[in-house]
Formats: sequence, structure tokens, C-alpha cells
Amino acid sequence: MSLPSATVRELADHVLRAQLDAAPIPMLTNSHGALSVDDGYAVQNALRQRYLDAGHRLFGWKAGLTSRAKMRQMGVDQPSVGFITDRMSVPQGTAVRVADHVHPRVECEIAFVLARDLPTDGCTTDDVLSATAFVVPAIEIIDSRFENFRFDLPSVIADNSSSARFVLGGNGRRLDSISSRTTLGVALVKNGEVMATGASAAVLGDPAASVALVANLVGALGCRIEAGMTVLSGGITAAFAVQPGDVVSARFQELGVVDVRFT
Ligand code: 0L1
Ligand code: MG
Repeated sequence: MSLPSATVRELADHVLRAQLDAAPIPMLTNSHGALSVDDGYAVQNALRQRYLDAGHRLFGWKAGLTSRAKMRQMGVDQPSVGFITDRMSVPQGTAVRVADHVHPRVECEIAFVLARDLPTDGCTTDDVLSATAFVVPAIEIIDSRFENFRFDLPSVIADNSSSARFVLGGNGRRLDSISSRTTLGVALVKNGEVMATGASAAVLGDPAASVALVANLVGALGCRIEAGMTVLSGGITAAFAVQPGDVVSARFQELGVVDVRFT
């Protein structure tokens, strides 16, 4: 049974307040035990509308929980999607305030910038390849608003798949200029120490397949990934907590480096 619309609105306001105040809340299923994945997306839709009403521009979408490492780390068994807005974007070289978040973590991703709209139903990897203008290296800063970073799938979806900020690297590369988009290596480096290494196949076997999945999930929400939008295709490694003073970089084979520092 789906949630009454008044409850959807109430939960969206509850999550929004936690996001804006960086104040942790219990996962939603503690108070709404029957919350389903569809209910989680209904809350996320209402949350997105709150941000758009406040003047944010929809910048694109993200895949969440796409690697085995992430699913294992968070104890869930399927990917999710979330939205990203222009005001979540952090220019390289700008510092991110840890205090604006509950318990931020970083992960390295490949971001796809679209030249054409993607289908909303039956989108395939080939559709993504032909619609992509270029890819760039990215760091996603995720922040679950749930106490102790503990949640289940409906709750994390309602919390916009833990979206918080993202940093895009400068040099876009056309996909056909990359030797292999599925075996692209990356090292996540924090304060000079390599925290994790991985290859792009960690994201559902192919990050372009992940973008196709996002397009279909976004289509089921009644939205479309449009030309000009950016899609974060999913974390390649596990995510790592950050503290004030940390400097993090994602060093990608062929795509180059993207970095961010925390105060
Ligand atoms: O981008 C992600 O994979 C995050 C999805 C939500 C799960 C988490 O907060 O780790
Ligand atoms: Mg991510």
C-alpha cells in the first residue's frame, strides 16, 4: 500500500530539515515500518520539488549503491538513484565544510555529460554511448542523514541516495578516445595515502550500463535525463569518511585527477 500524500510531504520535510541542518535522524522505517522502495521514491520526488521550489536547478542524476563494494558496505542488494542540483556542485579547489554535513564520505566516480536526451524506458548501454558528449573524473561527497550512517533501501532512497556534493574534474574525454571504459583504473588518495584502488567495471560491469539503469529508474519516476545533464555513474570503491584538513584526490587512468579539500 502506498503512503498517503500527506505522509509523503511530512517525510520529505523531515529529511529536508535533516539535510539543511546537518542533523541526524533515525532511519524512516523506524517510525514507518511498512515504507517500501516506491514510497522512498515518492518522498525523494517531493524532496526534489522542495529544492527546485527553493531555486536549485536540476543538474542531473546519480547512481547509488552500484558496486558490490558499496552494497556490501551498506548492507543493501540493489542500486538506487538520486538527483543532483547546481548548488551541490563544488568547483575544484574550493573547500568543503565538514560541519555542513552529518558524516560526509568520499568516493570516486566517472561522470557522464549528455549531448542528447536518454530514453526513459528500455534505455540500453548503446543508447548511453551514443548520447554521451564526454566523461569527466568526479568525486562524490555523500552524506547519509541517518544516525550512524545506518539505513535500509527505502530510507536511503528517501534521503536522495545520500547525495550531498560533487566535484567534477576539468578535462572531458570522449568515450571513443578511451582505450577501455570498463577497465579504467582509479586510486582514491587521502592526505597522500592510497585508501583504495579499483577499476570502472566495479560499477555494474560497465559505468555506461549504470547510466542506462539510472535513465530507466528516472523514467519510472516520471522524469527524463536530458541533453546537458550530468550523471554520476556510481562509486568504484568503497566510500571513505573525511575530517577537516583532509585533502582527497581521485586519480584516474586516462581521465586525470580531480581533488577536493575539507575544512
Ligand atoms: O553514491 C552512493 O553510492 C551512495 C548511495 C547511498 C548509500 C550510501 O550512503 O553509502
Ligand atoms: Mg556515489
